[in-house]
Amino acid sequence: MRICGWIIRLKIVGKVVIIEVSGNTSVKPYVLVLKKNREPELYEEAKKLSVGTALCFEGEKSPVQKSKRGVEYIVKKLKIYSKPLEPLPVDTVGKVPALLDTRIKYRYLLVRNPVEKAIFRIRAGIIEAARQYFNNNGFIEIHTPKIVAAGAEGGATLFPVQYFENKAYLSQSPQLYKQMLIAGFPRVFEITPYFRAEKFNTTRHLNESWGIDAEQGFIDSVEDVLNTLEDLIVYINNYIRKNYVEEQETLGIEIEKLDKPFKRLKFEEAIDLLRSEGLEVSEGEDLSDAAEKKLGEIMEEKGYKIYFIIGFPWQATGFYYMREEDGYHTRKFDLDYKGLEIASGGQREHRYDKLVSALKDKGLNPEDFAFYLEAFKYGMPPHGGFGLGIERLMMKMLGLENIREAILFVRDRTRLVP
Ligand code: AMO
Repeated sequence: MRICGWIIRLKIVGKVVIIEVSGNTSVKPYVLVLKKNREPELYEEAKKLSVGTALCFEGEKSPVQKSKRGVEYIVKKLKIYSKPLEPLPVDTVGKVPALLDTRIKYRYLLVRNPVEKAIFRIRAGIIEAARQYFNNNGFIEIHTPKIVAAGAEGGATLFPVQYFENKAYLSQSPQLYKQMLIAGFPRVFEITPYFRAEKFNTTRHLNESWGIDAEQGFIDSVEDVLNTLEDLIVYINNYIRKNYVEEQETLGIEIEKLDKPFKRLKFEEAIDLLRSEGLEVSEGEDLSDAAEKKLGEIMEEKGYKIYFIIGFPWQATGFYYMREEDGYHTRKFDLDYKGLEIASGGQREHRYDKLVSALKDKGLNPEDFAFYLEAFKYGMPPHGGFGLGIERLMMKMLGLENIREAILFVRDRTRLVP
């Protein structure tokens, strides 16, 4: 067996060299034990190496395992691929905690350390679990354009780009395209970046974030969509709890089990709960960050860690959500996890005439959306879906305080490199 990686620690203890190698198949380092009297040549070579060296080794697990930090190996072959030009700017063993700024700047080096590696191995696991869930449930994976002519999530957060002689934007969400495809695929999903020109620096917003988006047709009510999202979250939760045990140990956490059904809280009920706690909230607007947080505390006291808020008022939603007969409520929902919105979704307006009116009602020009509206003319079934923020989910699942801990390379108000 050949294992490759980087030296994160090297100790010479008398006639033994102990090298910890950070690799790909485990969150913990491989511990190479080289003894002067057992493998004299390798011992001499290893003694001269330093932290940061890229190497591969062949060997076998040692019959005696003394290290708590990782599995010990007896080395038969060692091949050095690259040596560091300078001492490393950060501690890759993870003993000295780095400031968030440093973690972001040197993420590519710090993924050698078990904590950072654990976070991003779990991130990959979440994506893997989501794909499995969708594949098992008849969803087809799609890729929609990221350079677009119209946004679906409001003009304020669009990033403009020059597209030859036309003005275009970076895609805020696959919303319009995933809906259009319901004219030909009954169920679709996409794992996709969202580009949003959020102007404020918060611990919960990125300018390039990632979402797990789904859309399903032939639904009888929004409840079908709630069920899909609930099932997906439970699937991911079980998958990570079961397959990422070492990662959780490394992070010093045990991910809590989430059980179905998630509580469904009506928007008005949420408002009442907040008011009963003395918070001033308006009925026709989306919940503020402070309100979301407060609601999280109230709900946690009642024993609900994760809950849907259903029936948002039309004034607080995008144009594409289906409106109830009363003209006031919609079939839009949020999914909040411990006081943080991690997903939004709902049933859509699939009736052409009503969709055109909805656009006008929101002050948008139907002509700008002609390409989208076309798709509603040829047998568009009732449908709905959601967008789940991957970094937001990770924050709550892993107890991360800042969303920047959940993405490898950060795009925020001030960061465009690395
Ligand atoms: P929404 O705008 O609520 O809904 O986005 C869906 C989810 O994506 C995450 N998210 C973000 N995460 C980090 N930084 C950001 N700037 C950011 N923006 C969004 C959140 C959020 O809940 N088209 C609809 C979804 C749908 O109805 O299918 C939409 O985009 O977790």
